[in-house]
Amino acid sequence: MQRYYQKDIETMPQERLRELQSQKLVKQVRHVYEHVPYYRDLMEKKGVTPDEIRGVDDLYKLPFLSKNDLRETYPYGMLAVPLSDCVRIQSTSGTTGKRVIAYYTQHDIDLWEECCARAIMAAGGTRDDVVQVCYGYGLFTGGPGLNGGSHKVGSLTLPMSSGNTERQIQFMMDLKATILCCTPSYAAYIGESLKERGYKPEDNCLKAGIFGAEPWTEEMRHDIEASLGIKAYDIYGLTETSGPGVSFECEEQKGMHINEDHFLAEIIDPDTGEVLPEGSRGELVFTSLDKEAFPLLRYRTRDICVLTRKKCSCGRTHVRMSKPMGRSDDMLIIRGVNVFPSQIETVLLNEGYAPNYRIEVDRANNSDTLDVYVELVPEQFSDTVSGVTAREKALAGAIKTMLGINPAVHLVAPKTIERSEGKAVRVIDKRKLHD
Ligand code: DLL
Repeated sequence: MQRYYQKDIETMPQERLRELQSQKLVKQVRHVYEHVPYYRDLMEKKGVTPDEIRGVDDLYKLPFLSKNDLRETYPYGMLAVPLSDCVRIQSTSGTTGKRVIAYYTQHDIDLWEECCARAIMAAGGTRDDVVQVCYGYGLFTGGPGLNGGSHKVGSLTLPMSSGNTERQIQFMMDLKATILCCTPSYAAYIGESLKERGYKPEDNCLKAGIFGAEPWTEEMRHDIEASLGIKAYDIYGLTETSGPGVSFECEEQKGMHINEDHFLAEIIDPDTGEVLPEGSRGELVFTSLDKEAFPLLRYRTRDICVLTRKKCSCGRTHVRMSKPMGRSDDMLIIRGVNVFPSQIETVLLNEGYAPNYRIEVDRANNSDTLDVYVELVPEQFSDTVSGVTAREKALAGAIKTMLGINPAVHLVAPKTIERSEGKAVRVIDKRKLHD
């Protein structure tokens, strides 16, 4: 069965691919240098000019970019084309205030959707499939990305967005969905909900799922595959590089092929910035080779992983990345939302609490839970029980407004949260995702 969307590119010999990357890189560096004053300044500070970038081997000379640079330049500072050439924005989940905003020209949308189409076809998708997309639609890239990819493949696309599980199940059954796209935690929840309603795995028409946007284990893959009777494929991406589809699994399921004709990947030591050889564990860095509007060069993802160029039996030649094994910053992904502990801290301080708190993240019934333990300040401690309950509710509301997800807030007596003499351990993540 034909399982490639763009066979020539996906199976291009590695040397040819490298030549292609070099040509695109030279052009892209010039484009960014000429149109993004912020990056031009960074290059000048590093003493490098576009003339010195003659190919992939010169990549290391360029400065890195990080989320901080994007916050600095919010909202338009990284834009490399006139705003009138842009047709869309998307944005990162979870953060209020200065979110990361990604801009797209029509060309950028097309290449992004092509990447998603490659992922869908690698999972066995064809024009005869019914693709149920239950990633969120809107600013989040998950829904729009997979939706566009499914259109490119020519599949019948069900733009469900997330939530309303009852309706998801009804459409899945009535319209005989064959491919499910959502976060792995939502897939597990749908599996459980089907079982509760008396359905067996063979009762649905699903054959595959394309799951990503958050870390998930092999154990979780097996559970989802068993509960839905499907093969579950991983997909990776981030708003800054366009969204889902930067890399995806093929039928081998031994790492995700990075769409290298569009995204040049490096692994660096997160502490020193040194580029590490193939097979080393380190931070993943991407350079967008063709994007017009928001072309980030050497963007530090903070995701820790390993790359391999070993031959893959699927015939694809593009480098594979392991599942992300963690992050080099403190970002948590809770129910698909990116959460920085500092955001919770900001709310606590704004609401009149001291920064003595503990955040516990766990998983119950295949869904993430967020518990925030906060010390009452002494003057609040004399409050009545109903007063404390009201405070908990108010604080939970403020955190929900900041993050978009509901926490369970527990107010505790002053001086009961352990003090630290070194770096405070404020976050306990019990999900054991990388066992
Ligand atoms: O999560 C894009 C996406 C949507 C990917 C749908 C796959 C499917 P952001 O909200 O910007 O974008 O979050 C990006 O999520 O840096 C990783 O830490 C994490 N992440 C994304 N995919 C995976 C995955 C979307 N397959 C951040 N496994 C990234 C583990 C993932 N972590």
